[in-house]
Parts: sequence; structure tokens; C-alpha cells
Amino acid sequence: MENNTNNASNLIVKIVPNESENLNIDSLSDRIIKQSKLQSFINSETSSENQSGESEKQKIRLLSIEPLLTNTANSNKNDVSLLKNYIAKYYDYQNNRCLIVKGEIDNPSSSEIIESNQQPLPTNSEFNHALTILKQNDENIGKEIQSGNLKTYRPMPPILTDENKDSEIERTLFIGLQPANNQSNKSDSSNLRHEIIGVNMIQKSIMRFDNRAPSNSRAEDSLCGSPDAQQQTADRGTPGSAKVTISQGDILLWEFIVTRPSASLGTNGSAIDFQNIKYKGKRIFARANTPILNVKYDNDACGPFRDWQWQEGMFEANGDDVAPGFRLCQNPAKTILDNGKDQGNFLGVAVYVVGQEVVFVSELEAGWYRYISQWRFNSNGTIKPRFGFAAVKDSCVCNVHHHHVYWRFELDKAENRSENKVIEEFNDPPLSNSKWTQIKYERKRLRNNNHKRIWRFKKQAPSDEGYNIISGPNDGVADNFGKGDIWFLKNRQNQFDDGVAATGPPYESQIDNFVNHEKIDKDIVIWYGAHFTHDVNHSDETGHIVGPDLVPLNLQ
Ligand SMILES: [Cu+2]
Repeated sequence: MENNTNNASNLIVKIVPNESENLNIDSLSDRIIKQSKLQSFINSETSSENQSGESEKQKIRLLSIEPLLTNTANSNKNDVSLLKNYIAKYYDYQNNRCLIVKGEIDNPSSSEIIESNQQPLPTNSEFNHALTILKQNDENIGKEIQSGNLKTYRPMPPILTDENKDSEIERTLFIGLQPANNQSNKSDSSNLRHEIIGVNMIQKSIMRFDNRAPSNSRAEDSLCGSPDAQQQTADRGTPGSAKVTISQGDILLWEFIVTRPSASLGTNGSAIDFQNIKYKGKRIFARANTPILNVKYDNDACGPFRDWQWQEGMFEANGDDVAPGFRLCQNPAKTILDNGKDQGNFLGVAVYVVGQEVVFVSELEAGWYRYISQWRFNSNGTIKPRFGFAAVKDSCVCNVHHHHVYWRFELDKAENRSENKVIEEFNDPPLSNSKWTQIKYERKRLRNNNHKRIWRFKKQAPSDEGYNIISGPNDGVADNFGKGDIWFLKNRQNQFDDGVAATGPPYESQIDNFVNHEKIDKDIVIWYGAHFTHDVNHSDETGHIVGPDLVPLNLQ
């Protein structure tokens, strides 16, 4: 943002597309679908109109196409990872299987195809197809939807998974139906009631439940949350990556690469993703993002659920589109936490300046949940990663539940052998002789306000450059389900996240599995957990945002 005034304290934000990561998904998917290997899996089938009358040439559907993190040969380099490989997931309805295609982006014929019974999350188009099947199977419901008496919504869980089932499941999407304008009270028509219905995509049949909802969900007359705007969301793999610089006068303060949630890496995405964060030329993080998110209800009233962090939903942002999925705004963008509205005009990451902070914000959807991924970069070097929690109308969130979010901070790698990183914990009153004690080996720790506990990472003396990690006032303390508040780990390949696909099981974060007490000195990953109790009947409006302050130490 080039400000009009000449005030030297103004922050100047420059954002340009990061072409090397902005995959052309359409042309890649065209090439994948045409390649002989994938065709051999599907060409035995006659191409015909499907039952819904939609002209589908193939009976397979692309569910996601994502770039894959390529392991760099030289792990001591801080080079930004190159995206050389992709993974594409198709659903083959004829054979009720997922076809997973892995290959090189520049060479689609190099691909390998894996048949799997995994159930990837639905796309917008698959959800709409399920809706068509539902309307055809139950004409009364179809009529009520058509006339606006019933509103459809994306429920949790979004799909049937094989938990509690002995036999193999057929791909089944869930669709929520709510009476518009609370008409359920005025009418005894069984059509106008809140219900979550399963749509079997293989048999093209519908599945109804005794309690009007699957066993780990709820469809009751009572509803909590903002009205659902039912707007389009971003499909997984929608490209968008940008290079950012933030300066003040002649001073370059911040430099990094940022990727929108829909294109973020990881089993379930990682919300707004940052690479190579530098402050005043000094590299702080090789990567920083939010790969794990889950929710647990008291007495398992619903769920638990493992969420996902790639499905961007719309929020209000007005400004210039400076890169795919990035909008630079003169005024603060407004998410559901700012205006209570699910409605918006933008999918992606909005960027704006408030005082001495540059704010990056995106709104995410997982079923009826609405999540806010926000990062604030201050001219003084402070970084504030934030996560916020809201929901649109449903029955589950009327019950007390606990959201758990886990950020991953991959520290800049020490570039030579003599330069170690030091992790320390502060306690006052101290736990041993001194208030600051070093954590030399992989460990998990909990917050403790009685000891004013904070942590820091820094280069060893004499530079002592680093950051204090100061917990936010709403970050809570982990319970059994939340597992932990902070983990200090040696960076290992295949530990980008815990590999648990939404919507579980398991549901709890599996970060503990990474703690094998290795020494941590050069290549370090910090996971930071925050835990928000959502009680719609008792919460004030201030507690919906969590996250630590990362405050610079000896960084000039
Ligand atoms: Cu909630």
C-alpha cells in the first residue's frame, strides 16, 4: 500500500505473485486426466449421462489437486522449498474407490496411481451433485428446498467414515436441512424439520437416521450461530502464493512468502502459510503455519472432529487484487468475528495496515464452523499469530465445546556447525536455581501462570538474537484431549503434521509421537497449542481469538 502522506512512520506493503508456486491447476488436471495410466483405470466404463441428468463424461470426479512439499537434498540450506510434485485425488464412483495420482508437476506422465478406500473431503461440485440426488430421491424435500422452506447446509461430519462400521462404506455425503424462518414450530409437516441426511453417491440413494442426524452429530430444533450465507468456498488446491515486503521509509523490515489457505500444504492444509520470514534481513522462520485443528464437545454431545484449514469462505474485504487470492486493503477487512456475518465478497487472504502492524487475515470453513487465521507483523519485530472461532446455525455448537489449534514454527536453520540455537524456559518463582533454564532435548511443556512461564528461542551467546514466546490471555491450558501447550522438537522429515486426515479418527493431535528426546540444537520445530472453550450461553465477545505474542530479543 503506497500511502499518500509522506509520514516516515507509514508502513509500505508490497505484494507480488510468487509465480513459482502458482500452479496452473486447470492445465495440470487436464494433463493428468488425459494421461494413459489414469485412463486405463476408467476406460472400461462406458461414458454416459448419469442418473441426475448432468452430463458427466467420466464417472470419476477430481476432489483435490495439491502441490507436494519436495524434500530438499541439502537440509542445511534455507532455500525455499520447490514444489516439484503433486498429488491429485479422484473419486471413482463406478468402483467406489479413491484414485490417488502422484507425480511430477512438469511431467504428468511420470505419475503413479494408488487405489484407496480413503474418503477425501467433498468439493463444492460433489456437494451439489449429492444435493441433486437428494432432491430426486425425495420429491417432497426437493419441493421444500425449491420453495425456500428448507435451507441446505454443510454439516459436520461432511462425509460418512468407516468408524463403527464392519463393512466397507460406500461414499456417502451428509447434507443438512433446516426449516427457514423457524417454520418447524408452526408446522407438523415432517418435511419441515431439521435433519442431516446421508446421500450414497454409489447407489444414488439416501440414508436417514433415527435421531435425525448421524450418531456423532445433532439436528434439533434449537440452533446456535450466525445465519449461514451459503456462499461459494474455495476448493482445495486453488492456487495463490505471493512475495511480500514491508518497509518503513528506507528500511526494509519484513520479507516473506505467503500462501493462501486453499493452496497450503499438509494433510488438512495449514491455513495462511508463511515461508522464509525475515525481519531486518535476519531469517526467523523457515516456515510458520497452522497444520492441526480439532474440536471436542463436553460429554461428546457431538464429534469429536478433526478439522481442516484449506476451505476458504467469504468475508468482507475491499481493495486491490495484487496476487491470486491476495487483496491489499486500505481499511481493515471484516470477518464473521468482526461483523457477525457469514456473508462476504472475497475468498483468500486480505492484507491491511493498522498502526504499526500489517495484518494478514483469512476466513475458513469446516462444516458449520467458521475459523479465522490471522497473522500480525509489527514494525518492531513482534509477530502475533492468531486463530479465531465462530459458527453458523447448527445444533451442535449450542453445546459447550473446546477448540484446539496448533501452530507449527520451523526455526531458521543454523547455517554452520558452531552456531547452535538455544531453547529456554522462564519460571518465577524458579523451579531450580535460576529463572531461565535451558531445554536441551525434545520436550512437551504446559503453561503455568503461577510461575509466569514463558519460553524463548535464540542464537547462542554472544549474539543472543531470538524471540520470546508469550502466551495469549485466552490460550488456556491443555486438558487430556488438548495434549499439550508447547513442544520443542528436532525438525524431521515427515513431521510437517501428524498425518491424521479430517475428520478423524484419531481426533487428538499426535504431536506427542514426535517427542523421542533427541537433542535439539540446530534445526528446531516448535509447536504451540491454544485451547478455546466455546460456550455460546456464557461467553463474552472478547474471548474468541487465541494466539501467542512472539516478541523479538536483541534484534536491532
Ligand atoms: Cu465453537
